[in-house]
Amino acid sequence: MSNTDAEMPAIYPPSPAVLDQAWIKDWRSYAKNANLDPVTYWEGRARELEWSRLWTTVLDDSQAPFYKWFTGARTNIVTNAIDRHLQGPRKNKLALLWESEDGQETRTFSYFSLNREVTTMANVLKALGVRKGDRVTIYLPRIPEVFFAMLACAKIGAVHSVIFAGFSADALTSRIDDSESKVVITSDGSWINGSVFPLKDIVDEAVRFSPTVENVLVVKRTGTKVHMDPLRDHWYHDLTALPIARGTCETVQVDAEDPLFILYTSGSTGKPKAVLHTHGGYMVGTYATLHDTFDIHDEDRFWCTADAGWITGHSYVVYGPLLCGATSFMYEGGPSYPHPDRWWSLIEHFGITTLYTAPTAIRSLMRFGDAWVNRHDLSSLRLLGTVGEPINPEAWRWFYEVVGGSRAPIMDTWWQTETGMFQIAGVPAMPQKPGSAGYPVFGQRAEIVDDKGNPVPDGTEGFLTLLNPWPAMMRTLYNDDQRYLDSYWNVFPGRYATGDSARRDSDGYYWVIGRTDDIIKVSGHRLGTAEIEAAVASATAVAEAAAIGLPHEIKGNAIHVYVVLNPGHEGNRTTVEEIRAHVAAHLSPIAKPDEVVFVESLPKTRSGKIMRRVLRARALGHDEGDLSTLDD
Ligand code: 6R9
Repeated sequence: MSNTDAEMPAIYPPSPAVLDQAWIKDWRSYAKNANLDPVTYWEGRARELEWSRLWTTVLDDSQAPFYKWFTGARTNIVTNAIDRHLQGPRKNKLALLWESEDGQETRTFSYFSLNREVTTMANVLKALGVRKGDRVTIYLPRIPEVFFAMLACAKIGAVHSVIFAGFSADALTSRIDDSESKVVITSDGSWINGSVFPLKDIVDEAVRFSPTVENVLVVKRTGTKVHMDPLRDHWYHDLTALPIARGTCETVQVDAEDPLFILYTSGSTGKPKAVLHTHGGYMVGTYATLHDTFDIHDEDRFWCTADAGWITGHSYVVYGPLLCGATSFMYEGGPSYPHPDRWWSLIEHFGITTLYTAPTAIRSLMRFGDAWVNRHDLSSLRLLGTVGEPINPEAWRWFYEVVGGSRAPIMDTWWQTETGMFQIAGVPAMPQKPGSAGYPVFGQRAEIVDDKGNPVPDGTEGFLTLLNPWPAMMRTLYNDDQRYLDSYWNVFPGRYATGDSARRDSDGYYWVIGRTDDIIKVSGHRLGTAEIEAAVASATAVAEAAAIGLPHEIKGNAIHVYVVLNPGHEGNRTTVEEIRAHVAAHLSPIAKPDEVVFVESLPKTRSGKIMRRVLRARALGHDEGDLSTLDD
């Protein structure tokens, strides 16, 4: 496992077997056509789906950058994710395959039975007073009910806000409050490596003072004893037994531009951003990109390991696979519990054909050695994929050779919560370069620019920008149009600013390097320094804190915090552990700092802004750069 960049071929062309199976073989002419006229291209893709009324305009850019897609059209993402499959042979096809963390339970749902479950949940939500446009917070582990809950909201036109079940009380509270949710759907607990994470207790704390939450729906998962407020809390299985849950439920036809969900994601400053996605465009974009990049065929079993609490889970665990009529596999647990071959045994057992995961997971499994992989027959795998951060050559090669048997191309997909769908990603027929996500997707153009917004020559690092609007783009930040403009469109006028740095090589391949702002990707999870600093600073011992990300072999980035203590507190091991536990309890266990450094003061500008780049440079032993704005 000590191969260096230099020992690897720079480019991996598709094998004859891959080409033979690929839907899109002549990708060059496909890309050329799409890029000549992206709007017509997207219109064609939209026609592959069902609409109860067609659009009058494909792309309305009259109020750009508040773009609208398929205006005048009516549909519902559930019409295409479930209902249309019930009319043909896919009715009895597996839509969802699920296995529990302990391996004792498997649950399977055909499109027919998924429809029944979603209908039941939708009826329950309606009985609880949820109406079109109302927000529902979903805080669930990786269990089938997360599918039911998201799809049930969509079916009745309600707007879901899924919160990753690894977030703790303060994070949950602020997100529930900001969305003004009426209902929270949760479970008694979740299984994490054999122990219980108390989701319901966390919800109790989060909704105690909520002015909007009227009902909490609780799915029984761990059997943990929980407090049930008789006026507010309901066991889901109690309600499904009532007549209110029975009968059919209409999939309401909504406007293409009606909201489907909001998803909170970290920004560089202040509170998390509530990214808003809509039914029509999001549906077309996730359907088309999943279909092309992962070459979805009816016989595939697609496993995206992301949690539904992140955009990858929304687009490519739940919606994309169902829109394609595929079989989506969901596993409750993590990669290496109880053994380092848990994932490999699942691939063998279920005959997974496509595995889409994060570089951090690959690196963590690679560490255990090849033998854990080699004891399983992984010959069912025909395609692999990665997302969330750049993949290093060593991990790429291990994934390709050991996991994929040098047979399965790796689709590196670059995109964001805001983009809803892949933006830079190949198709299997395209030659792959390890570490590069390839070209912009069909119909998209990307450019690397300098800090003034001028394009830079190939080979030069700069800011990655996107030029064309695309159907699954966020429409705005919920209740914050100005922040939408300022964060993405006013940075480089006429361009969508991604916040990433990248370069393009002479073949036109894009190489994403990393964030240029105060967002840290930790084990593929997106966190903001502002949120981490607020959590650290709310510990009693702490007066002030600064958080930065530093390179980490497995996690990609690790969180380091610099802390100024309040008088009377000592910077010792106990304080470090207190701070780490405090962050875990208030923000999330994934945000626990790897290192806490006690300092007398923090480097700041004269206007009082923390200069994180100075802390980073010092920690890495780099030149500290221009210090003229530093306050002494
Ligand atoms: C889908 C997702 C977005 C940020 C993005 C970039 C990083 C995602 C990547 C990648 C290099 C890839 N990122 N995919 N970097 N190669 N294939 O991860 O969304 O959580 O919003 O994060 O993740 O920095 O800007 P999100």
